[in-house]
Amino acid sequence: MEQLEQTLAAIAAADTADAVEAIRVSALGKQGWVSALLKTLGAMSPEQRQSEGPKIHAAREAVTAALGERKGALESAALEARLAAETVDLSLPAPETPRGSVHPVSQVMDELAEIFADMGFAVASGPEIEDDWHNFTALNMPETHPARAMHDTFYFPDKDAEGRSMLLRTHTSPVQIRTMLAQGAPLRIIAPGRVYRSDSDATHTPMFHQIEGLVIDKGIHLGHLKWTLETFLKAFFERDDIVLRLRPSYFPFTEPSVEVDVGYTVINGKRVVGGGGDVENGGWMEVLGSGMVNRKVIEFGGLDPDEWQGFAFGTGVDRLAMLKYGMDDLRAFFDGDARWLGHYGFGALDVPTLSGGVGVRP
Ligand code: 2NL
Repeated sequence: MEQLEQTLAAIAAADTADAVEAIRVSALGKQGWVSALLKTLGAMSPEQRQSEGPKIHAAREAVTAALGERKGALESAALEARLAAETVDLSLPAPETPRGSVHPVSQVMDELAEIFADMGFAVASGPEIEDDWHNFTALNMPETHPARAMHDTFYFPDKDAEGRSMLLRTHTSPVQIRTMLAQGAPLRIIAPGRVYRSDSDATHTPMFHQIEGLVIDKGIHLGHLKWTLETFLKAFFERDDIVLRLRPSYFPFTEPSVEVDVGYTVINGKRVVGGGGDVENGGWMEVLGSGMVNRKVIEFGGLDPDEWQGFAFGTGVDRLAMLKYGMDDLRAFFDGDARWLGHYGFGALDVPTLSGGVGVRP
């Protein structure tokens, strides 16, 4: 078979993958000569087919084998050439890896968890999509309460299987209701997380972060509340001269309700937490809302208020971060601008502790 010899010679001489492929097409392709020979078998007499068949099949196998061999040889030659030409210079400096940082809100949430863990509080969490029973009713907020209005709360168009309105939680209180119902008493928990209100201006974003705390036990009174908040604020602001002012207030979920102010001093035109608010160049700012848990809320949590008492408190994590680390625009917290994070962000290895946070920078 003259064509076979020619083809094998051409394969041996081919010096690129494209050349090998062209030969494959000319021999084994639809219009190739091997394929043409294979087609002639059909028209042959049985004797002829018996003598010609094996030769044609042998030719096809010889071509296929030669093509494969040549292709492999060319590929390894190309690899050898690359290995010879390319070198790695181990003395070059490594390319710079972009370094992330911890967002101040995450940092402050870690600090809060750490501080309260040292007082025996566990961290509780729950859904951000809530029903109006857990978000409002169980907190003793009547159907007519203004916070329930459409323009203050983000409602979903559909109700849940029990016919309850669905909404984005407006505070983390429902987490505490769920934890009371699931775990019973005694209880010492904090519930940090995202909350949502239909509100947007220089000092309000529609999503912000809140932390609430709840203690349920026997014989709990206002003294426990005051000591806990004072200990927390001293640890958080890393100062011993934290002075509190407790004012009577009103929340539907606590009775009595207490608003907590902390004394500040003006240093270089900036308010710095610490010192008595009544001194010259000082004042009071509200940092927490709190109170003794309303009997009705204890009942909604599945407990007997004659047996169990408790206190609760709540505050804004974003505001606490601003106060401690000196940011002045709340909206920048959620812009996702890496330059802002580069300025205010924290290294991932700065571990907050009760004995020493990451330092106050007034
Ligand atoms: C504020 C006030 C507060 C609570 C939150 C609470 C939760 C349960 C029962 C009773 Cl389950 N109370 N939470 C109590 C008082 C105040 O937050 O000004 N937050 C920003």
